[in-house]
Amino acid sequence: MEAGELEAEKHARYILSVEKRKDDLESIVIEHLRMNGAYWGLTTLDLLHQLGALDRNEVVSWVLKCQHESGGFGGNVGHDAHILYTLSAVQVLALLDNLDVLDADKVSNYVTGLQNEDGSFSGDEWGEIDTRFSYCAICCLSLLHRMDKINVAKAVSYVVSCKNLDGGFGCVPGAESHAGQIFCCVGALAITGSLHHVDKDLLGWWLCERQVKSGGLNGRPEKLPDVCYSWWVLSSLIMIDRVHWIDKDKLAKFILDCQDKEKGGISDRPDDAVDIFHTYFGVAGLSLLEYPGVKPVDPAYALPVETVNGIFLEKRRVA
Ligand code: GRG
Ligand code: ZN
Repeated sequence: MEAGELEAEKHARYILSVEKRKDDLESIVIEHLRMNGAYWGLTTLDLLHQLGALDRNEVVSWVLKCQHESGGFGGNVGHDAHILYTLSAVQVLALLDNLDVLDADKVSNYVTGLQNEDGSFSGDEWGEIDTRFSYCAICCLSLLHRMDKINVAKAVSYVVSCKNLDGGFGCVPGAESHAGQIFCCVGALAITGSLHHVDKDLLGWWLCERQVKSGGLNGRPEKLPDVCYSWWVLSSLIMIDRVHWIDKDKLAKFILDCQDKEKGGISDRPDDAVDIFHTYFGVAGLSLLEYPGVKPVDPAYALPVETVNGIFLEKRRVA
């Protein structure tokens, strides 16, 4: 693997420029999910050693303005609370080493209130159920040291009930396996110490079959490769200890081929337009591949390893 091919500084400049632009198409499209964008953008900057370029206090006070009376967070100031944005808010504050500004009980009460009788989680008060929300709840409560507030056994058994005969997982019981949902389910099981429910060889086989000729990964059989699966698939393979089953060099080359080498940013596949999400997935994918110059990322928490260590080692010191 050739070092120095990643245009780290250009990608950092691209992310900062998206943060500042308010009126172009990409900013308008991501307005309603700005909290997710902030998580993706800031995590990428940190993995590239470029977080210093940002005004941390400004970000922290904006995040707090997005919190509701319920304890949950919206995608932007004045938007409705949702578990997706609540996890992103907690992740952003974790990244900025500012989790202390939160009332952890208040946030975790919101999350706990979304658990249903069968152990599943709704995304918000309207009730849609998806294993994405199980992951968000479990990751969020773990980062806040409040896992004891939910019924973990039921949460795990719901995730396990979404396991399919091919070894993968879907969004609800009986739904088709999809790499994105597999990340959520394997991540939820990893965080709760329940990976023994996964058939690692069977799932590892399904996941490594996602690599296509170009070296890229797809999310389901017969689909096109896409840089985002460098995150969803690779993180899952690492959590089940089967990452050596894919060709890592070919995947790194596929990701590097998706860079806009002039303006910065990474796209879903070569020659497409870049966006902030695929820039995160590309950089985080390279991090999982141990690409030189990129900080290691934790495959379950989707945060830099040093951030995760800070949270859990600190807690152990206090306890
Ligand atoms: C903290 C990383 C992190 C995530 C939070 C929101 C979430 C939890 C997880 C989302 C998981 C998921 C379902 C990802 C898949 C997204 C995606 C690319 C969907 C597209 O699916 P299709 O079927 O596209 O439209 P394909 O690639 O199959 O053609
Ligand atoms: Zn994608």
